Order: sequence, then structure tokens, then C-alpha cells
Amino acid sequence: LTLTLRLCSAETYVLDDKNGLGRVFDGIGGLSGGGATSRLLVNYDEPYRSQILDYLFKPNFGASLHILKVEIGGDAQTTDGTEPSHMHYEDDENYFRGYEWWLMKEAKKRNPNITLIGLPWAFPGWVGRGKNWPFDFPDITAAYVVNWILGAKQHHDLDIQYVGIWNERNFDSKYVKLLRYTLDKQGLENVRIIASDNQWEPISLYVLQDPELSAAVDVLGAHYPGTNTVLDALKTQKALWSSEDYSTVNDKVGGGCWARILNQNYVNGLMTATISWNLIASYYDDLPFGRDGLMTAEEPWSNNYVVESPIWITAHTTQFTQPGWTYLQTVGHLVQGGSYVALTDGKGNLTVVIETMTHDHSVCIRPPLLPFNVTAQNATFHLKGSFASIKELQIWRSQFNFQSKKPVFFEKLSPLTLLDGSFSLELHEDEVYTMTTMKTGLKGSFPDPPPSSRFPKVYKDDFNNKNPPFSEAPNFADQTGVFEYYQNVSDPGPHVFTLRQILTQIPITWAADADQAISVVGDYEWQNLTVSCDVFMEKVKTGGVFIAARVDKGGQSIRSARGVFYWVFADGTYKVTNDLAGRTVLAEGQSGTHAYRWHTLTLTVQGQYASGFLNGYPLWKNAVVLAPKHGWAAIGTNSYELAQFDNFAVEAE
Ligand code: 147
Ligand code: CA
Repeated sequence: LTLTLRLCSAETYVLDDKNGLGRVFDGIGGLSGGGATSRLLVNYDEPYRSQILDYLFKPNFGASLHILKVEIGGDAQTTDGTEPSHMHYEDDENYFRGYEWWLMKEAKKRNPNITLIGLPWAFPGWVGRGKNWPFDFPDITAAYVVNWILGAKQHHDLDIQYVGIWNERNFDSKYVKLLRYTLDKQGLENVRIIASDNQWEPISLYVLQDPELSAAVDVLGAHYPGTNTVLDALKTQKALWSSEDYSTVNDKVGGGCWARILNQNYVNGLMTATISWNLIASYYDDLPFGRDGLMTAEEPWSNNYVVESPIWITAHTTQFTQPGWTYLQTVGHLVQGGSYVALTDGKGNLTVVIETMTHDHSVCIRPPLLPFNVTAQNATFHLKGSFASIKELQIWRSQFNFQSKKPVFFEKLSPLTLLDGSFSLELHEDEVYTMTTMKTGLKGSFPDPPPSSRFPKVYKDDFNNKNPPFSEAPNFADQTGVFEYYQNVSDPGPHVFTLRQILTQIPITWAADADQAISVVGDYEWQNLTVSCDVFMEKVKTGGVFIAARVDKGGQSIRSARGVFYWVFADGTYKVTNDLAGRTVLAEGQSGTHAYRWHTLTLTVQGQYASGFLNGYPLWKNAVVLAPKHGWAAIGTNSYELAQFDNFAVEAE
């Protein structure tokens, strides 16, 4: 007589190293850039800025990230803005622009072992000798990228460990080999190459068919792999990484997505690193992919920030493992859905991470998630091999509690005493457990930051900053072109310190940059306001600059941005347009404006009417503005041309 009575399934799983181990773990990381995703972070006041950095990087505190990947700024629009290049022009070199250097140093301060990665999305135009393509002159591109790595070491004592090719664009085998050769020639033999930050193919096939390419490439990095890999990738025997993943709003479902892929990228795809796009959502919320970061810090004016669930989901793995640990071969899916991974340091430590995320509570932005079922279940784990003698495990638990109560993230439970090397768990839906021999875990915390608030309605910047800590002025978010603090060295007048648009040539783009340079600032909900700014054209005859209100788009859609744009030109005319491209003209006429002279522009928008002043005198009025109804303020130039801005001011209702 056999009687099988199973009210709740109770399955057993074995964690064993006797038949060898799996792949070496390379870590979990965040990506700053691709682009301008940390733009607003730099302007947080202390102590809040340091608190945020602690939540991201401080070991045994929060996300405790193992990897920081950054964009190698290429002066072009790369999702949420432009990031400045270290070489705007061929004869230019400057390793103090932007905020990625600062961010890498802050990360390294907290975690000296953090793995640093650089990847270009775009390149300055000169790299392609005028063509929108970086591989026609591979020696130039390689030297340009290697300069960035050398500059990191020389000026910031940062060791870049990995470098990539061209984000989600074509790779070129000849270039990859030349990059390897150039790195080696500069003594950078330890810098490893990731390829190709796109899909698994065609890079896997190319590596299989070309031994020289295979020798140059250390890691195959795929984006949004949906936890899967392909046979060709496995055949290369290379380390496989999800070198960009996540990109999901950081609410509870975002945390669920992250929990599922952190485990299953290894279980299903043998990927040994996963990198979140993005590290931290520090860009205006209304730019593309708002809040797609591990946490949110998008209000430097209020100093409010939000530690979201992905931070604690990350901690479940990062606080109890390190790059160089090894996955066990005994990892897999739970019988009633969900997954488990186990890692060891090879010195007796064991960390097991279990997730039971249900389908609807773990959907990521991409790729589509096929249906699957997860239900409550009992799971018994038997520790075998060198783990058989483990007597006690620390337990950390997150419960998303989608239905009823508030979620509980990264809660330490009482340690578990093992009987005969096994333990059982009663797993519910949408949970994450870490069972570990490591006693170093900690749920870090700070007092709540100040409450959230809107961007100040009255805002001014005279750019009078002798020693700006960053090359860009606070809150200006460049969407095409690059705007930098500038000093008119020999000018004793009132405009010694200004903000200057410095691109003179369109970059090798990653997105569809506008034909104009534009930097947005302020509150996307602003409707009625006065914007004013002193402007200085440096391009004679054909130069032009603008100030704007109600700018309704940024990021990859910047070309189609609408709003109220008030332009003056070096040929002595002005224009008012309803769009950045300048197709819909609301008013135009003579202004008497010139290059190499300061002019003050003032734009007032009230309901359906806009009017403009030049040097304090009315120039045009009652232009009819039906749409858009609201948007950011902005400054910009008519083309890729030098121009300066000073005494920017907004008064909004
Ligand atoms: C990625 C980019 O690499 C990031 O810079 C950022 O734009 C991110 C936002 O989700 O997306 O680019 C992708 C764009 C499209 C797809 C995948 C990645 N896609 O359609 O599969
Ligand atoms: Ca000034």
C-alpha cells in the first residue's frame, strides 16, 4: 500500500561541490551613463549626496555594488542627455569634465575593489573625420578610447578594468584587434575587452570563426538577454555577461524583475555578471525612462531621494558574495517556480539566494516575458560535499507582499541551525531569501532625507564660479551639444564667467541629436513664466542663439521638441518658433543683434500668449501659443557653434 499525501509540495534540492564547481562570479553592477543618468546627483548637498553614494557602493550597507560601468562621454545624446568627451576637438584633452570621474572615485573610496568599466555610446565628430562612423580610422578611435583609460589613471588614479566597443551599434573586428594592440602597447595588458554590448550574435559567431578576434575579446556582453544565452556564445568558452539589463521603473515590479534576472541570468544563461541600466535615476523624471535606476535621486533642489526595492534586492547577493567567488553547479529552478543559486568563496563559505517572483510581479521592460507559474512551496536543501559540515546559516528575507501588507525588504531573521546539513523553508510567492555563512550583512540606513518638492519657481544662475567642482552648471541638462562653465580670461567686463556651448561639429551620434544645441532646466510642469538670459554669439553672420519655455521633449526625441523658442541671429534678425527645428514660425523680424556683443533676451509666456524683449525693450508680443501647454525652460544655439550664456533667470507662476 502506498499512500502519497502532499498538501503542500515539499521538494528537495542538493547543494554540492563534489563534482566540481560552476563558473566564476564577476559581480553585480550599475551603469552611469548612456546617457547623463547621474546628471542631477552631483548637485545634491551634503550629507545627502554621500548618503546616496553609501547606499550604492558602501560594502555591507546597501546595494554594495561590485561593478561600476560608466559611459565614455562622446558629446552626443545618449538617452537622457549628452555627456562631455575628454577630447572635444582633435587637439583637446581634458580629464575633468562631467561627473563620471567623480563618481568612479566616490565608488572606489567606498569599495577599493570595485570593478570599473568604460564604454562609448558616441564619439566626437573628429574621430570619424566627419563621417558618422567610428571605424573608418580605427587607429584614431583606439587612441581616443585608450587616452580615456590613461587619463583615468594619470589624473584620478583609477584603474579601468574593462572597456567596450560601441554601445548597441556595430562592432568591427579590425578595430577590436587594434584596440587590444593599442592597449598592450600602452602597458594596459590588464585592461580586458568586452564585446559587443549588443545581442549575443553576431559577436559570438565572429569570435568562433576568428581566432585573432577571440584572443582580443575577454567577455561576451549581451544586453537585455531575457536570462538566456545562445549555443554559439557557450561554445566560445568566454565569460558571458548581461552587460546591460533591467531598465525598469524601480517600483515593486522593478524590484521583482531585478530579483528574477539576478538569479536566472546565471541559472538559465550562465551569465556571471549583471549590470543595471541604470545605476541611479538622477535625471529629470520626464526625460525618457524616468526612474529606471536602482534608486531615485532626481531632486537636488530638495535633496529628497528614495531608496527603492532594487537596492535591497541587490544586497541579497552583493553583501554575501564577491567577484571571484564561484557558482556551484547545483543551481536551478524550484519545482513550483522560482530559482536558486549558490556561490562559494572556496574557503568554506556558502551563499544561497532563492527567489520566488511570480510572472506579473517581475516583468522587466524587455524582452517580453513568457508565461510561467510560481506558487507557495516547501523546499528542503541538503548541503553536501565541503558544505556538509556547515552548522549555522544567516537568513535575510524580502517579502514583496503585493496583495496585502507593506513590503519588507532585506530583513534579518534569526540564524538557522542545521540538522544533518539540511534546512527547509516554507516559501511564499514573491519572496527573496539569502541563506549564508557570511555574518557581515547589514541593512544600512540614514534618517529620512528632506521631503520632495517642485523645482524652485524663482531660479537664477550667473555662472560666477571661479573653481566650479564640475564642468557643467547645476540643473542644466544638455540634450544636444555641450554647455560648460567658461571664463573670458582677458575680459574685465561683467561677463567674465559664463556658460558656453562648445561643440562646433556634430558628433558620431548614438541617437538622433538635434541640429541645434539645447540644454533644458527647471520644472516640466511650468506653464506661465518669464525666462531671461544674456547671450553672446561667437559665430559671425550665421550664428544664432535662443531661450525657450514649455520645451516638451528631451532624450532621443529631442529633434521633435516643441515649445516657445525665442531666437536672435548674428545677421540682425529674430524669430519666434513653436519648435526646436524652427519649422513653425510664430513671429520674425529685425533685431539688430550681432555676434561678439552681449544681448539680453527675455521671454514671457502667459496662457496662449508669448512676448519677447531685447535688452529690456519689447521686441515682439502676443505670439499665439496653443501647444505645448507646459515644459522645461531652455537655452541653446542655432547650430553646432560657439556661444555664451550669462545671468540665466526664471520666474514661474
Ligand atoms: C538601451 C541603451 O543602451 C541605454 O543607453 C538606454 O537607452 C536603455 C533604455 O532602456 O536602452 O538601448 C536599448 C534600446 C532598445 C532595445 C534595447 C536596448 N530594444 O529595443 O531591445
Ligand atoms: Ca556671469
